[in-house]
Amino acid sequence: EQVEETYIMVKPDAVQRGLVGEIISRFEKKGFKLTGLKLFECPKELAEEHYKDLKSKSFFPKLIDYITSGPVVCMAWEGVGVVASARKLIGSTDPLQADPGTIRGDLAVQTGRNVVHGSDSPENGKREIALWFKEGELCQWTPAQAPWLRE
Ligand code: DAT
Ligand code: MG
Repeated sequence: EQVEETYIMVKPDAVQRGLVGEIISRFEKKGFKLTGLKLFECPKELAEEHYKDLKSKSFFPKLIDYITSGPVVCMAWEGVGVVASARKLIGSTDPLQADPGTIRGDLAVQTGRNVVHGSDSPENGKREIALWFKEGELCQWTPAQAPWLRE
């Protein structure tokens, strides 16, 4: 059982819509460990680096405009299986296809305003956390509830 890290980001639409607490609470209540958290205005170059695999897509310029259109909330979460589990909590890329009960399924209606990001692999989790957080911005700690979450 490998402890993984994932980068979760509340996108600008969700910050503007007052959904920050709602979105953070989904991961918090599930039982994952928060190791990094900040409100942040994303520079264009960072957005482009984060989404570099999508550079050739027609929607890339709009995606960069969207992500840099206002503050985002950057988070690092840790736990066994956190990468795939967070993707399930988030739901499908297109919120109209996302299952009810997921963040996108409950809170969004369009791919271009899909309220939250989550890393798609443990490797990308590490890459993205290193990209969005500086050294000293992450906390290593043991939540008091740890023995009540895993035997
Ligand atoms: P996800 O965010 O579910 O990992 P992705 O990595 O394929 O999805 O794409 C990153 C973001 O780019 C996605 O959250 C919203 C945007 N995007 C993806 N496909 C799109 C499309 N066909 N039209 C417009 N925006 C799109
Ligand atoms: Mg993705």
